Amino acid sequence: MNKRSFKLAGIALVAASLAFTGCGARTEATTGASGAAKVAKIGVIAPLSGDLSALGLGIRNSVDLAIRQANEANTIPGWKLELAAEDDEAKPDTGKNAATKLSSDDAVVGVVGTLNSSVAQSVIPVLDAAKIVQVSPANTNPALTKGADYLTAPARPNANYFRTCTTDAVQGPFAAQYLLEAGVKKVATIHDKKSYGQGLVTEFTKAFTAGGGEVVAAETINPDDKNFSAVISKVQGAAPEAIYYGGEYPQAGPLSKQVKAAGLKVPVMGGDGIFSGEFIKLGGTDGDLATSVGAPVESLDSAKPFLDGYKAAGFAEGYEAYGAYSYDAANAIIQALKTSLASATDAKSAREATIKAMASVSFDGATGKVGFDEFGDSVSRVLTVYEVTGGAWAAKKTGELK
Ligand code: ABU
Repeated sequence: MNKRSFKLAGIALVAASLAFTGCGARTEATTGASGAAKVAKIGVIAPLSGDLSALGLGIRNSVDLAIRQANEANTIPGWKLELAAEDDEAKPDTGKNAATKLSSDDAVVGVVGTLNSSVAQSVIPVLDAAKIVQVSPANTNPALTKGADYLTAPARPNANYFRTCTTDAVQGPFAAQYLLEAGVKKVATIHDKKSYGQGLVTEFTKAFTAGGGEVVAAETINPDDKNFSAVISKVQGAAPEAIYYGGEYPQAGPLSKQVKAAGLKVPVMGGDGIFSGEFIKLGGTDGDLATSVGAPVESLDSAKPFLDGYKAAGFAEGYEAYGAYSYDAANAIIQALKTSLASATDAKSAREATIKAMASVSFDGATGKVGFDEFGDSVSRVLTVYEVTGGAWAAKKTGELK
């Protein structure tokens, strides 16, 4: 089958699926005197436009898929689920407005998002005040679930907030361990001053130095910088064997390109925020490294329904780093809704019960076991190191932090 006919077949499948979903909503999920299924909405707050939209659109599409499949299977009898996606543009203020908008929609019972930890800091309190459960597939800053003193005195700031990904308290040390095992002893760190980038570098630095490594330069950039000549010349003077970057691919790709152009032939390594094909398009080169949450999704039998469903749905954008985690996040909310909506007369009245039900959610998801600890953190702590090899990301090591 050529590419065009494959795409047409995909569109036909989606059309058939949607037609079936529509029928299901009328004939199987019909309840109440009016004869219509009640509507509950699952929101998405993610960057749907701008530099990080590749990741954000993968999140939105994956939640959309989980909702379509739940409607098709009539998972919550009497209820039809709908997607309510809002663009946060990767900006805290825009995210806050999106959260306010979703909170004022009485049909919204849960939200998947955000991508950025910095945006989550603005979104979580708004959704918490409205008693709306939030599940992030991507926020890795440890403070979101355990507070600022997450190591010495962990305290959960918001009972409505959960995540399906692991945190930078695991990701930073996992990267440090990988570099130390590879014989790298001197590293320069650079971060973008945002919650995620700064937190990740802090966690990396603690583990790298504790393991006998030396941070020979510690620099920062501004979040929207594209020219890194000043910081590169400072780093170059310290003769690092690798650069560890805390931030996302829109800066990391050009940074890698400019590092090599300056004659510094060392790998740039980052976290899940750079794990995207976009990093390579923007200048990431062979030998560069990234950690990302979970095992490579294509290698998991558990992810087959997600992968097959995503392909059949014919989404224009890839699922990217957080697709499977977003699918699991949406399905975690749907599992909780099975309990909270069972006796609810309207969606809004089920909000608080959904938060309560989320604590007991446990199922085998696309990424593996999905469930949450007492802080709302994922029970899964698996990570993978990827290396750019022949112009594409290749998995090098998957496991849990030892
Ligand atoms: N976890 C990587 C990118 C998202 C964040 O800010 O946490």
